[in-house]
Amino acid sequence: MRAGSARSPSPSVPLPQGEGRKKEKLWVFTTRADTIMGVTFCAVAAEHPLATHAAKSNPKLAAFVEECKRGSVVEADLATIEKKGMPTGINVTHPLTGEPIPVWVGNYVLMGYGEGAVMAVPAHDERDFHFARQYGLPIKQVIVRSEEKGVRGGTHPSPLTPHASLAEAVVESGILVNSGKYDGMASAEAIDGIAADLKAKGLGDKQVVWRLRDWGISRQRYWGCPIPIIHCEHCGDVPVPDESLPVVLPEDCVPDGTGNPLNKRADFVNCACPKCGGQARRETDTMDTFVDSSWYYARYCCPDNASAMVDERAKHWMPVDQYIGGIEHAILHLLYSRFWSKVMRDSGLVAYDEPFTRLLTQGMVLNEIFFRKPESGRITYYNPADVEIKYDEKGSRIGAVLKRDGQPVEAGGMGTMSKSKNNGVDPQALIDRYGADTARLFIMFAAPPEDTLEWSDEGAAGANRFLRRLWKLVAEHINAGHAAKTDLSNLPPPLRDLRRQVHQTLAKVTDDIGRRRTFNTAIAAVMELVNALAKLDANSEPARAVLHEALELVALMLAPIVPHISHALWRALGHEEAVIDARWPAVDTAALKQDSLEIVVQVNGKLRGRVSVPVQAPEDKVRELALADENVARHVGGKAVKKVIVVPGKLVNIVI
Ligand code: ANZ
Ligand code: ZN
Repeated sequence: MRAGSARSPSPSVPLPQGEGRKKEKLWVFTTRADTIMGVTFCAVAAEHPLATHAAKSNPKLAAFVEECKRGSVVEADLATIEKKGMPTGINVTHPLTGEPIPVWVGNYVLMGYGEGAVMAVPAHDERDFHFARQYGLPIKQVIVRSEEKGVRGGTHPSPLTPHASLAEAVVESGILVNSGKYDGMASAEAIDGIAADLKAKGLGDKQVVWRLRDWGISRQRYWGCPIPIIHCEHCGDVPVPDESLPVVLPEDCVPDGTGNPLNKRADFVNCACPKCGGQARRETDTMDTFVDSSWYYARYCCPDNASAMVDERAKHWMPVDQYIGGIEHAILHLLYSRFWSKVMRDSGLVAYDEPFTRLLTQGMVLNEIFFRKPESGRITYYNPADVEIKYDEKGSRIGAVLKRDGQPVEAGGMGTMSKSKNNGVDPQALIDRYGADTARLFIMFAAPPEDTLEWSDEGAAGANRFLRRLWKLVAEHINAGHAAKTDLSNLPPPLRDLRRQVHQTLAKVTDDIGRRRTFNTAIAAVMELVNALAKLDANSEPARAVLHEALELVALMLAPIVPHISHALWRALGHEEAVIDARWPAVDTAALKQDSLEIVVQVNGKLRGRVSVPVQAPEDKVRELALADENVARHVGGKAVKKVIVVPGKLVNIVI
């Protein structure tokens, strides 16, 4: 799709003698109207009426046109084929300069795109450049890269850049040169200006051209959604009637590696024509997997509907709130599913414009690569699970050996897990050893989800240690008996601080999981909190009450990440319901309120103490508290204070 493209005509095609002197226009489509002063010829497709017209009186051209028509019309091929052409003998008039411009037939011009004709600017378009080189056509530079112009301090290169001097086309946008009144303009500005000038003359206008291409969705493959068509010699292609849907593939097909195995299944292929009842053949092509993956999520909303793709329920649930996928999804699947959504929307099947509200592209998992490279022959890769790392007495790594034979292997560093490098890890081994919660915690803690994740056995062990510590903390708390009801809004200062940390953590985790999707930072915050809780001397009733509330919140905060342990802890803490049914906890905003702040006190710029001051304390109160600090007072030593600088909420500097 391209928006804001301009089409500009080269008007007045003088027709050859004898056919009258009627002036016609040759329309071209260009995305680079800024290069219009660099046009040195025009090229039309072999199927273009002008080519047909010229070929009538020119047998050589007629033969060339025929040859071109036999060639490929696939765009990708046109970019690489040898550029061939032939002059038509017809000139058109440049719409701005009035100069005559020769028209060629070019095999690289597609009839099906734009106008089937191009204004050729060899200095700035690769295809035109090669064509001009091939046939010795002039190359006129009209754009310079903006930095080039800067270096020359506003002067332009020599007017008509000689033919051979450009080594390749300058395809970037830039600053106009050799372009008369447009000189010095940037490409974007020039495109607007030139389009406006052409429009005023009735010789062009801006236009949006949709670059949609056909999508061949059929595949010669067994495994895919069958295309429900029956081919009948008499009736043609007949859709399978509704009551015979769905077409079910045979499940005992054994692909032998030679083409679509469905072709070899007479029981599948041979059928009766639904129209005339005669012998017919069932279509054996199946649909590309991209067809199904373009709308499966809408089907999830109504999987039991036997008569329609989707129903009202899709309106309720769609679009997908959070889509998650790997980078391999990033182009094709996302493009196709958006396109498909719009087709379904236009057909009235769904109400959404875009299928996904948010996208998270998760990073790749990396692991070490180990290999042996023989003198000759192929490298062999060894799975990290089969390799033992060797360390010296100090614990520094010195090498690696294959467990099977004790012989060294080479380490190739970290790389994306892949079959070819044999460095994949089956998480099952981790799950067998530590349980699924540890595996989940390790994976989510190791990196933010968009980043690459380095697999590490130590990381998994660390995650397991944390879960054990938490388990022990809860067990000890429960074994000490039930906590008495305590008024949590009126706690002594150290407990109030701890409870503030609990609710600050909850606020952070809520945001990290709910909005930022940074599970790793959420986990880090909970780990920090658990460390603080482990240090708490929980002998008083208020302390036990704070700890109880904190442990409940930890269970709830970790539930999305380590659901099994969280569930067990939640129940142990006295809840009947499953943790998955519990509501996400609310932050107690009163607990977040800080009533005192720690302020740094300096004497002559050197740190001499820290004092706790009430949050609302006025400046003279802060100054008084700072001067009253024992250590500060010693450094002031009774000398006269020249100045006291107070930075509210942060620091007091006493100058003596
Ligand atoms: C002059 C020009 C100068 C162009 C320049 C490009 C660079 P996209 O961007 O892919 O849409 N074109 C137009 N119609 C064509 C056709 N039927 N067959 C082959 N090529 C055609 O391509 C737009 C450009 O493709 C147009 O802009 C035109 O070449 C060429 F420095 O015009 B341009
Ligand atoms: Zn039939």
